[in-house]
Amino acid sequence: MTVQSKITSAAAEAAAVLGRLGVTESLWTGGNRPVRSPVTGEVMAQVHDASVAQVNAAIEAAHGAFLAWRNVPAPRRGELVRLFGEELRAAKADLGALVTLEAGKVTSESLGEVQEMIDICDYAVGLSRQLFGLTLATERPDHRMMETWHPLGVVGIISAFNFPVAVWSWNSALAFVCGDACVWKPSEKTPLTALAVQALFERACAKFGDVPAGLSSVVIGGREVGEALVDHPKVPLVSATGSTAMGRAVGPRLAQRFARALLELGGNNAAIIAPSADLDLALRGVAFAAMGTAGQRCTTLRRLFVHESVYDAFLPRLKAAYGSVKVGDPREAGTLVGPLIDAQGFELMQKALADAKAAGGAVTGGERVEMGEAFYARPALVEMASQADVVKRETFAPILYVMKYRDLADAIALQNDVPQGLSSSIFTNDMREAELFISARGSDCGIANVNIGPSGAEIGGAFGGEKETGGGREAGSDSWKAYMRRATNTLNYGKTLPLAQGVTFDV
Ligand code: UN1
Repeated sequence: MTVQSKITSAAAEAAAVLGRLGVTESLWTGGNRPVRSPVTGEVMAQVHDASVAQVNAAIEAAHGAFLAWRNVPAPRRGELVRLFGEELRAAKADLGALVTLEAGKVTSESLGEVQEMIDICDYAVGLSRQLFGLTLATERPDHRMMETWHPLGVVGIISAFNFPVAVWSWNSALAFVCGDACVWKPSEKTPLTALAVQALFERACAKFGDVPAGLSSVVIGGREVGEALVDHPKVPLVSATGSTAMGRAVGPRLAQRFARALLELGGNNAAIIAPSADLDLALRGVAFAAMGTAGQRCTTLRRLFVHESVYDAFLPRLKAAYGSVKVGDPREAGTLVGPLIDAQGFELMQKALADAKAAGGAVTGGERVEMGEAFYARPALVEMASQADVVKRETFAPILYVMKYRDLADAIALQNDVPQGLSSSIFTNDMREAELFISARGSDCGIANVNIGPSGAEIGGAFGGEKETGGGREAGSDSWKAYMRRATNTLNYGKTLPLAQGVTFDV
């Protein structure tokens, strides 16, 4: 197949998929903003940016929807999310194909992303019957003290191109069962998948029956649209996924008006290969975590610390895997590494590789693979003598920096010696090493794994990280609490009014 015929097929495929998913054609044609497929570099659609007035109107509508939705019993709210999960199941192949066309993920990963949405819907349905508070011991006789969790309001969701649909669902599936409404600003690079998800959500709403209008909406645009969402007084929570630079802009603005921020920012994730590691397993774990999604996950493995005793056994095998991995059209069977999102992504990769070379790194791979106007690159392995500055910054591309270590304490110190704190892992069969790594003086990340890589978390756990990663937690465990407000209630069923702390006040 020539590059030219592939280029034609991407737009045609997108149009067909959007049609099947029920996205109104006027939403993706005739607009000001071109949407390029990273697969071919071709423009697939022209979407319409929302004006600030339209963002404000969407927020007002969402607030109105919230006022009604909060009165719907939580398990009934869960029914809407259950229906939405059914729509996702039915549309999995099409939505996955659109994720591939718009974000460039290989088919298996795109389907995995939709599966992650289905999983969080299932989780949220169960959660809709478990939004529980505590009953607490009170020091006063004939009193009862308890906490109640109430719906919070409108949740603003800002998502990134690399998980164009799953990240929204981690937030929205929980927010909807918690009684909130959502306004979603997808990445400017991936608005089509957002429009498709909104169309599927509307199908679920039609089946549900009486969903208040405006419960979920999509606002497309750049910085201005994001700022309108972040600054609006009727948005008590903004969940934002993206770069640390974006988080630095969003966080203080939210703090200024005492709104909540749930930030999922950069990661610079490491793995340690210890002397006792199962090297076959480590090789597979490292390969997926470092090269999967073309290195464009926030959980991508970017730094590898290999013990000196296994370095010479491990590195040649890793290099062979880097040399043989199939880079190319993500729609083709057998491709493991698809394109970078755009020219800028490729340039940042090349800049990092040049910086690494200047710092003494030995680079294998990293070259551009010519595919018309799209940006494909061979994943790069960089052997570094030390953790230079370039290694400490997150470059959103398939670059793995490899360093040798002697003492585990040093490796842990190096793994923690970066500004980011998302995910981490150790490959070891030594129980003491494994436990040390996940202990208080081990990894300082929000995610610390043993004998699996740092990426590919499932939704049951809380997802997020420390330091410049932003501190937010999404998805499982008790992450739902971020989407609700807690009230502490003290009830007096006696006939006297004993005051706390023994205070007397007799009038
Ligand atoms: C992201 O890259 O923004 O753990 C999220 C993972 C996925 C989520 C990544 N479940 O790699």
